[in-house]
Amino acid sequence: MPGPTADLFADHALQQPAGREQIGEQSYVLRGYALPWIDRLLPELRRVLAQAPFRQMVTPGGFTMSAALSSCGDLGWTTDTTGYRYTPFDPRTQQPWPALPEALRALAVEAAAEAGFAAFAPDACLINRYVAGAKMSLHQDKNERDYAAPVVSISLGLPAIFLFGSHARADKPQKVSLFHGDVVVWGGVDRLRFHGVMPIKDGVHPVMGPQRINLTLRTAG
Ligand SMILES: O=C(O)CCC(=O)C(=O)O
Repeated sequence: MPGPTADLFADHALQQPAGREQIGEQSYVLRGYALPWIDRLLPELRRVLAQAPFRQMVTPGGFTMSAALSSCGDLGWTTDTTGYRYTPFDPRTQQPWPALPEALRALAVEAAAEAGFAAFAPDACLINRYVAGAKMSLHQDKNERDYAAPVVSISLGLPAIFLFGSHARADKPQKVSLFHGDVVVWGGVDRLRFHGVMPIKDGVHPVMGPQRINLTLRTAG
């Protein structure tokens, strides 16, 4: 039976060449777009997570999310039994969320422009950490104040299958493989499409270790 190393190489063999792949009318996967930024991003990400460590959050329905979450930026997304919302303070410490790292903002603004959304001004970045088996159910990003701005989503570490649905939860979503350094941008007519992540396969990424980290930037306030 192949071990985690064999799986890792199998997944990497599937990685797409750099380029822009359209997955919706106003939605794109920018293959490998974040790779040139990784050396600047990782130390900044470590600083953010030292200040606001990952935590397991509970949904209003009482379920513990399998992905661990943190945030940075003027606003951070949180959930508990009372509902989903953005807050200016980390509920664990009552301190402001860590500032949005400049390299992260610049990468997101450039990626948004590459996908046709000029002047993206993110004020919130949700950070999701997936270990093997963790997933994200189909949902819409609806807690932002207006939907004119796109969502910019950066994948790091283990590969994932991203589910990109339509505007109805029941419609079968398309499955999009995402790899370390890929950036997905969706907005405009696609801004409220359902999306999620299938359970992450066991493995060890050469840079990120046994995890996938996703950084999702939005204009929330
Ligand atoms: O991890 C991902 O690729 C998607 C994350 C997501 O759906 C979200 O943060 O709303």
